[in-house]
Amino acid sequence: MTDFFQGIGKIRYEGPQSTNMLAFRHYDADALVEGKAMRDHFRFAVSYWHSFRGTGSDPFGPGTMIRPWETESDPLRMALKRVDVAFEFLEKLGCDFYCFHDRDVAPEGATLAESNHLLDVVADRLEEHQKSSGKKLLWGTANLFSHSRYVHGAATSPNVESFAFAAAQVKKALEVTHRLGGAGYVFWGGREGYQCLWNTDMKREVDHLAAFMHMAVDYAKEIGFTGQFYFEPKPREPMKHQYDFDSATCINFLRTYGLEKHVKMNIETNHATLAGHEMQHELEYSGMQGFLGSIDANTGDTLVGWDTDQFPTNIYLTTQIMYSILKYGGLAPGGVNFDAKVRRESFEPVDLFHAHIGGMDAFAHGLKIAAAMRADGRLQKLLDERYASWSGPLGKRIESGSESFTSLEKEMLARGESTPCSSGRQELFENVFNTYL
Ligand code: XUL
Ligand code: CO
Repeated sequence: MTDFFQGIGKIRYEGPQSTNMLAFRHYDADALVEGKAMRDHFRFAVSYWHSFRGTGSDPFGPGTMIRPWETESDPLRMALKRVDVAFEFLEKLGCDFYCFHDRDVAPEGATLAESNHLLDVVADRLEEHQKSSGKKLLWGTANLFSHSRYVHGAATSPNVESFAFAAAQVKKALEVTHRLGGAGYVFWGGREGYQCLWNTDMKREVDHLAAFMHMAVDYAKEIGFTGQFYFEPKPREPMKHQYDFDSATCINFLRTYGLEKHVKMNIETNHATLAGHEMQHELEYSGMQGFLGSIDANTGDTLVGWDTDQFPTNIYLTTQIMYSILKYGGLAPGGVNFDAKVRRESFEPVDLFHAHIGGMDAFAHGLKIAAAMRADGRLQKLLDERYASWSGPLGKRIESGSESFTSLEKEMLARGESTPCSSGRQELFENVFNTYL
């Protein structure tokens, strides 16, 4: 194997007592939780864009990352070398999947044909590495937001040729994702949204977005790609308003335009925060509607107002996430993609390991706690008790649809008043939750 990450060996599980910071304390890939190996609960993925293309730049300054392997001046040669780096990282980390945008892995050429060719060349290298390492592609996607042709959006651009170019780009990205055995394909809005409603025909733009997604679904069928499509909610940034605002908005869009059979949600924690929701809300909303697909694992900072995409380390958060995921039967064919970047101040290659080890361990710890909560059932019992009246004869009749306003009026006229409500016991619920941590 190559040795770009010198001095770092294979990251192993050493258990909660280990003081080795380049080891897992909780993530034990083959250990069973609720009868399923941890690796299959999570299907952890490294995001190519942050970890191998992220420079550390922010609105106030340029990149800071020290990446000793970034030595080639020819963009294609550099792209190929980076694939070697990425697979060494996956191998050493013991992470089974990765995710990419077309333009992260391969450079953009002067024409569409040239870009397609460059992507094919890099895909050859990705395929070779996948074959020899057994690593897999969780999902692919296309970058429809960086180039100036997408300045007003891609599928929602007022410029029809931006739409057409984006269609061609997604066609190619789907072909490559299919060829690499990708388990899914993600649509994230990019610049699909608006800054000002006076210069925006919202209805026309949203119609175009739906037409675009239908073309993608049709083309997937044509080439035999059976991976899961995902829509990734985000309320704002870069646009003031993004059409994929949150799970409820996305699900409404999918149902309105007849896409609900083909597309599920890819939910990102930091995007939930920006939408004014908790991640748990987004998971529960999607889960209860049958749209929970995959997650982008990261976290924001409530004191910094933008999408900081930090690695998750908060056990409270990961426990909530895993509790919802277990409740809705798991994520596969989706997974847990670290759409997260090391801080601008954490610029050495080893920081990539600390970041991913911490994230994987936080999730594994959360999974163990969530499973313990489910096994013991105390919280569920409290919840059932809160709704106990609905399990009585009246509740059952209402839930089965055999009551009406008229019959309920009759019932309440006879009773005169409803029985008093019982306490919500929020503090008790929260205290019970804390007993598992
Ligand atoms: C942007 C974001 C994207 C998507 C994939 O905020 O989350 O990286 O995950 O396009
Ligand atoms: Co994301």
